[in-house]
Amino acid sequence: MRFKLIIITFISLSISLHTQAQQMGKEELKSMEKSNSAFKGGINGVSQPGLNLPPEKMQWWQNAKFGMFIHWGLYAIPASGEWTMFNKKISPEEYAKLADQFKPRSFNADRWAAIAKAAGMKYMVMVAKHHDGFAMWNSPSSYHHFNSMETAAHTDFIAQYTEACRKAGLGVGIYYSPMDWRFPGYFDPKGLPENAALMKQQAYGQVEELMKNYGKIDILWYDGGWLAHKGTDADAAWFWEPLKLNAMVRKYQPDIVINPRSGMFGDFQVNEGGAEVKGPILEFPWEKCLSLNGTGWGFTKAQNLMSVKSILQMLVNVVDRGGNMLLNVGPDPDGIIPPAHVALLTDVGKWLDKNGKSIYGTRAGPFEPVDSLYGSTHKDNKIYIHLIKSDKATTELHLPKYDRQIRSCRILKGQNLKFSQDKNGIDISIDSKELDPAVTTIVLTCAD
Ligand code: H79
Repeated sequence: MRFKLIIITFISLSISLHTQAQQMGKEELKSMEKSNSAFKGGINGVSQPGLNLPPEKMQWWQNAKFGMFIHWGLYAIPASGEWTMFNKKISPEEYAKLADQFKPRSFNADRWAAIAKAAGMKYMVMVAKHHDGFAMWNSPSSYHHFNSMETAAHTDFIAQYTEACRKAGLGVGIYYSPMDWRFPGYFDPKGLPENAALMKQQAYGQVEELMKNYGKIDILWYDGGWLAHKGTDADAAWFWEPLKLNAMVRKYQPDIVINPRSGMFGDFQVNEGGAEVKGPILEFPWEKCLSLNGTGWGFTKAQNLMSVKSILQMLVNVVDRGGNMLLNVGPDPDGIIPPAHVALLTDVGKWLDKNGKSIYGTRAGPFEPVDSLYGSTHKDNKIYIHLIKSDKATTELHLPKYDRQIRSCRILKGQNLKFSQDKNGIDISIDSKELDPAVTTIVLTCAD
């Protein structure tokens, strides 16, 4: 009964936060923002009643927990990251020559989907267009026909990708950056309004194509809603008019989950980059996105891969604080996800095969996480503790006072553990031989 109450409290908390977010939520969210610097500048955005999803339509996404991000485009050829055009000051004419060379020999979206599934991922988000402007689909709105249909590849990659996701039972996500370095107006929207208007026209046309022509899309992941690389996405709302843009999106895709980077308040919040996740449970939907290759999102020659352990610790640190994790891979110019990345993902999938019950469909808590040591999730009458083995990890784990009686305690899919519970909390003894090298899951069963 108690447990149900806790769950109800959770749900109603998130409902009230969500409802406030839709109507007037900026003040509440500002204080949350202060409590978590990772969201600095992220929790804002214009809003309008009815444009964000109600909590019940976010449940599938919050249950899914783990997705694959794919950065793949012309920038795979120079292999120095998706910012190459800008960083190396390559002119649009020069950069466009890459489109003549982009003829992937091994693109196979089913293979990507199979890799994601084997890793335990439940959805994918593929970059349809990054800041360089190249569209990975048949895009009539593309400025100067800069798309994969009308250049050497002659392929609609988004068509194949969306079909492959659906066939594999994965959520279908599309990343779209409305900004475009090819337009001088991007860098000076007030000084060059006509040129900037062409960029905006392209963005509206392309978002419509993506929402209209590829069946049901589950996630729209905007990026680069800022202008001239300055300020926040919300600061640029005067230019992009994201309420208008997303009203159009909702016309085609009423249930699509939209991130906050169009400048409109998001259905979830975004925390980007590989920094360790710390702090309390957050009561709103959020997502950590990061690349498993530390040197970039797009394919790069230089590789600085995360370890299986760091990926899994990141995953539980996120999930135990109420978030999802979107882990990026960058396929090579031929469309192949590098074998070393696949090997890592396969190992992540093996851990999830064994420990997935503590991740999918759960909600964070009831215990607040202890940074770099443990966190918890719950579902039905089970509480899952993710013990992160680190220097601080101990074979004696102490959990705070808990009102419900714990009936049993064991390692998930492993042996029973000795434990005691009193008014000071719960003490659990773990044989260090039982510890998983990355994350050990302990399951507590509560009395009914
Ligand atoms: O698509 C990935 C990034 O390219 C994109 N978001 C993820 C998902 C992104 N766009 N802008 N930013 C991230 C923030 C910009 C960071 C910058 Fe830099 C730091 C721009 C200039 C300095 C990183 C380093 C990029 C270029 C140099």
